[in-house]
Amino acid sequence: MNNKTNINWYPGHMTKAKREMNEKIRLVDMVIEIRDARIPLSSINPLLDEIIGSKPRLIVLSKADKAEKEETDKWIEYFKEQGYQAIALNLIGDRNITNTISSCCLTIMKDKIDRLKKRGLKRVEIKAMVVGIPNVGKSTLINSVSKRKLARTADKPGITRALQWIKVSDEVALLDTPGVLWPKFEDLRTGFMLAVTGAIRDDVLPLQSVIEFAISFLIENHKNRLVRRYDIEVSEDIFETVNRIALSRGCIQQDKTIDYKRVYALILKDIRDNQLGPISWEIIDADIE
Ligand SMILES: Nc1nc2c(ncn2[C@@H]2O[C@H](COP(=O)(O)OP(=O)(O)OP(=O)(O)O)[C@@H](O)[C@H]2O)c(=O)[nH]1
Ligand SMILES: [Mg+2]
Repeated sequence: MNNKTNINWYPGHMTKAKREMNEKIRLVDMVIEIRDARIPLSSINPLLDEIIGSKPRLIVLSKADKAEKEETDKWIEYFKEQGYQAIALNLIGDRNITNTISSCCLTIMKDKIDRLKKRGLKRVEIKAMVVGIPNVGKSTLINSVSKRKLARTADKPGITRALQWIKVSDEVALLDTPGVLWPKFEDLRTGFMLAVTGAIRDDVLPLQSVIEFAISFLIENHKNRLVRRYDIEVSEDIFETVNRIALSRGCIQQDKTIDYKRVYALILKDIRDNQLGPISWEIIDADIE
């Protein structure tokens, strides 16, 4: 595979998602865009700007517990410099997510709220919609804000239901169905980022290439973590390092050759489960020219 491949891995979904989003976006005042704190650029859908137009947006970097805090702080600063409101959250661990989301939305919509109040409106309710690529934490945010598990009946075809609004506070409400944006990537590096963090299915890219990308990044940036986790001496050579991990973990087949399928799965699971510690796969100083 060359480095500039247009990986059209699910174009049908993309078209459908865009149509659905265009319909829903009309119902809201603003958008809460969730991105993955580990890959704040690769988890963007480039169509979003087109879909949301000039509506205000709050950027939430999710899974902050799985990224390195100092890197996440730099990304937040970067997005603020670009004129966005941005916060980082651990959507399953942080307290008071409801208040945090509510107050951020009110800050973003302050001018509009003031304007409407001046015109005599006593009660202004801001409506927001949660959007983001698959697996980024949309449902988790909605559930945690609503403090209950919402039925997922919307996923089944043929069931029409009324649009539901979840009250975040007296002044803010969320649309209870999130907008799914399919990640689009034209370069393999973005694809690898999406694969290591679990945003795309494992069969989209060759697993061996995903592991080579991951191990090469880890050798360069987190050598000690590999040493500690796998009890190996880390070689600068990617294949040698993978072989050493396989030997250390007993990923050997009956004929004494290395069981690559098993060792690849093991490495990927460790990365995604935070067993190698929090990892920021996109580092601002390296990924922004
Ligand atoms: N550690 C950690 N896990 C999270 C966080 N947010 C979400 N998750 C986990 O990530 C997985 C995906 O979360 P969902 O809320 O289902 O993601 P989604 O965006 O609704 O995904 P789709 O419905 O597939 O589009 C779940 O296992 C969550 O528990 C977070 O901030 N930290
Ligand atoms: Mg969901």
